[in-house]
Amino acid sequence: MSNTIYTQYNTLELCEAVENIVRETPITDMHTHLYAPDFGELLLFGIDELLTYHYLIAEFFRMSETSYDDFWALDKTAQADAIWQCLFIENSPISEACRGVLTVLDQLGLDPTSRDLNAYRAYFAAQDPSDFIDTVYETANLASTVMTNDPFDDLERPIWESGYEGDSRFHAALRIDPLLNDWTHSCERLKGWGYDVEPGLNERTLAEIRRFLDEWMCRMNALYMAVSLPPEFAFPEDSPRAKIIEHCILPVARKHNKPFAMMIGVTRQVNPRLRLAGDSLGKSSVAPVEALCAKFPQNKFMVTMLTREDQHELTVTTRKFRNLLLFGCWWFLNNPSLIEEMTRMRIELLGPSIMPQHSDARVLDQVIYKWSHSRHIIAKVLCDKYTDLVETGWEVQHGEMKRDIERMLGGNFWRFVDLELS
Ligand code: HDL
Ligand code: ZN
Repeated sequence: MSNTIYTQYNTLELCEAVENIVRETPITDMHTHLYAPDFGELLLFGIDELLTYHYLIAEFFRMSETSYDDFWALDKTAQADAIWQCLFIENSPISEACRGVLTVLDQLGLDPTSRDLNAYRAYFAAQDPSDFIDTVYETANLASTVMTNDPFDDLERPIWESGYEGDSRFHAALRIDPLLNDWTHSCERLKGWGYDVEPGLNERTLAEIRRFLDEWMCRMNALYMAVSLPPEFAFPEDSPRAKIIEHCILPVARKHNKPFAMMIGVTRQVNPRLRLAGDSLGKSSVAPVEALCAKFPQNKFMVTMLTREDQHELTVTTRKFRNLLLFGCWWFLNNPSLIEEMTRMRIELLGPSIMPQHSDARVLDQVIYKWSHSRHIIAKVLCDKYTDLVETGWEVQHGEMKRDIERMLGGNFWRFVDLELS
């Protein structure tokens, strides 16, 4: 395979090479909800966590007559039993989230045909969390993942404050939704932590918010700051959110030369009775992304948007700004049909300068299916794109494809994190 040349006359060999490279390239998973073992109960893994993933809970309530209250009164094992019976036995598990559970079982060497939940439970119960992380990373071929780390989370904050020293398999991202989306309540919490802040966002308060952000960026050695934003997100805007972004988030991001990640289009808790499964989406505007990238050329922005309808405009906007990194097929877009459509469009408009995917995994084992399924689709799209390329007469070297694919599966993210904007 050394440095084979691919032309229009050996495209079958080209596509086989693309599939091998995509499969064999270790991935940096740039947005997850996973945790290192030191975070204790926050690290989720195993069949009961897989089955009670909020994606499956939403699907369960559509096909079961169980009442919300009756379901939530069950313990996790009983919830998993109910979901398994409803979505896998009484109905075929053809949704992406259900299929994913079976991909995990299959790739961990368990037998999906047995349909024996207790046998699966026994396997996971026998796993040591830290060793199992290595097993899962090896199965999914992950180099590392980026966590979502929230200093406003009362379970997580004490772990950082007690001197958590890190785990090379997990990087940190400073998530600050409460600060930007609920300033009134967050102001009280910062005050309780000793920051001299008041609701009115005067200069002293803005300085203290910068101190808070700076301290957590250092404590976490965070690769980026991140926030999820509603469809109505606007910038510029006369609002606490816009003021904190301009006068706190962006200056601290510049000081650390780290990106600010905006995840736009989520409408929280449209059905609170679904709890974590109760969030939805809305068509958003790309205008604030354009305004921020244009006004702050010294800042780096990572953006993903939640509706299919926003993808083309966001992709074109990404063409306009070198300080903007487009990433992932987020949440309700993380399905084969949409991953393929988005990846084709993005490569046609942006070439190999994108980060096509992140897993968003909440349960450790999910990275196995989320990446197995996405690798298959990314390889399929790249096979077509490199075939289109060689049909122009251009020759592609194996090493050049490997270079491109390594960038799209991690290198572009790391380059952007370290990028110095002149
Ligand atoms: O806000 C986010 O980061 C989202 O990814 C939510 O956590 C969502 O619940 C999720 O897990 N999506 O996959
Ligand atoms: Zn997420």
